[in-house]
Amino acid sequence: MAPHDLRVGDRLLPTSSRCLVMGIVNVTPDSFADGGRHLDHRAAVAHGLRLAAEGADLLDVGGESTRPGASYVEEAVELERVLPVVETLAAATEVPVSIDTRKAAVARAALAAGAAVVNDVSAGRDDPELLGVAAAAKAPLVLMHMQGTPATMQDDPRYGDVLAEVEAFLRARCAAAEAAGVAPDALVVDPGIGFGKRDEHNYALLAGLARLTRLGHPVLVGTSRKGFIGRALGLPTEQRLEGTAATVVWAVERGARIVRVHDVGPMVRTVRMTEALMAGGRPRRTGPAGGSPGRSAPEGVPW
Ligand code: PMM
Repeated sequence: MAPHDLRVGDRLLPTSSRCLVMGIVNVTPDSFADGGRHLDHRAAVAHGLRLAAEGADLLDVGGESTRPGASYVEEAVELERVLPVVETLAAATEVPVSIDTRKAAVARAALAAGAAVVNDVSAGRDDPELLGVAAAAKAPLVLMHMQGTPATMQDDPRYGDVLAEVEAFLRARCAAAEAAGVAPDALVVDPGIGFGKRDEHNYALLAGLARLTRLGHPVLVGTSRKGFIGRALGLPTEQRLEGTAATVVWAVERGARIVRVHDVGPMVRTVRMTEALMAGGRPRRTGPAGGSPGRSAPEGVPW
């Protein structure tokens, strides 16, 4: 079953026909991947605009690190980090801005400041009001699976059948979101790679990703520079580009319709090439959104 498109205002993000690339704009002092280099608002905005120019379909702005062991961030601190960035980015680019938060108040303020999508790694469990906030704004809502909380999730994650449990969790959270008024075609589901999972769980979820597409919603996958790639390759975060690309190829081939990544330019090319292989080299018709995607190369080039 093809997943639905996502409506953002008067535009449609074409998740029924291709995989979108969501660029990560972390505005935190302790984000594991960028070490807080974007704490300065202006730097974060410049980074977001660079990702937009590289072909991002979405820009995901977050002010709370959710890396393993990260501690709780006060609402006022999170608001101070993200709001200026959301507001400036939303005014400066056509690329829809997503707010990565677990707090209803932060989601509400970010939507008022121009954000168009809500990405909640707690799937509306930490602050159930967040579901109503997304519903009222008619904003697409990402529901992610996590076992535990960021502070403790990697202590001792256990599952019987990780794929079945994540699928059941996501189904239940979709039902909770719909009960709160979120339209079914606004939902996105995410297995939460690295969130309360051992490597074996991450691999099992990626192997079984196609099963999650049965939920009928676009599947988002966030593997970018994560620890299991580092452990497979024995490399630090800044050297995980190729490892990330391998996971992106894998995820797209198994039905992912949004990949959340740091390295937008390389991953846009990775996604496009994977889709060309999946289409047997035939030029694809693509939807309206996106930077460079879908532009096919000149035909008939002698090879
Ligand atoms: N990963 C991180 C943060 N937010 N949101 C979703 N939906 N899925 C993810 O996998 C995810 C996320 C942690 O990564 P980062 O600190 O590099 O942003």
